[in-house]
Amino acid sequence: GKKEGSKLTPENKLKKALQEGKAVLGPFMKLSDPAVVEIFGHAGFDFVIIDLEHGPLSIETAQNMVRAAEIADITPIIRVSENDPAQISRALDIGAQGVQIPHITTSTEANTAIKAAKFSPLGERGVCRFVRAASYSAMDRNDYFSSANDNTLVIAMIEGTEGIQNIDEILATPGIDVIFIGPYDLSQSLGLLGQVSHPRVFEELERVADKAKAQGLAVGTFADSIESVRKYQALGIQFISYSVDVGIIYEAAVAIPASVCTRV
Ligand code: 3PY
Ligand code: MG
Repeated sequence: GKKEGSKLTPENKLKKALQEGKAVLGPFMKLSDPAVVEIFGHAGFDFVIIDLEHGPLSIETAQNMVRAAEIADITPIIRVSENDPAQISRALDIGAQGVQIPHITTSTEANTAIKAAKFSPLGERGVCRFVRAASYSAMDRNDYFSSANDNTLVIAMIEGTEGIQNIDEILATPGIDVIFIGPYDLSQSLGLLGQVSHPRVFEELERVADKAKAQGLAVGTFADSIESVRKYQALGIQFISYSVDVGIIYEAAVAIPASVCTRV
């Protein structure tokens, strides 16, 4: 007989936490072993962002990483490589609970992303229920469409001066859950390549964060030190992507030989 699980529609715990005003934390993922996703889940992080923009991951690998996230009770998000409806629907079809779209610069672009992430009446996401997200057709189709629309988290990245200039119209686009400021690309756009802690970068980040919060949107950004996590949280930034799997491993690794005597 049909199993209970195939009828269940998952609730997006991350979306709920954000709506409750909680702070959430998770790394970007570039490594392909689903075990690494499980480790971050067991370590107490809230989400992982499986990165299809930077790094070598494929959509097929991402699907196994999404499975691992479900096992370890950590929310899987996929960052697509560009604002492409085909990529957004593939990310959601394999079971990602959120999509993160880089380099949003206008409300038209924001709207394209939202339309790709939501089924009718909110959008025009490509329809296929023979996918992992719909339990390969075991899920009731109406349950699937409505739970997908309710649960899918849309994270729009603002990472350049054009997006900042158009921030008011972008914020007015219905359907965005999180406005995520990408400090690295923003630093480049401001002529300060890589200087993510530069006061100018921080000033722009704060301005976008304040405007987004005033519109009732959750704000996100990227931090690669605990000090910057604290600084961003003090601005009311709820959604913090804390570093990258490879960077976290490197930092832990480099500290070991550095703290051991070179002579015995
Ligand atoms: C950026 O900083 O540009 C990113 O895309 C990630 O934070
Ligand atoms: Mg970026």
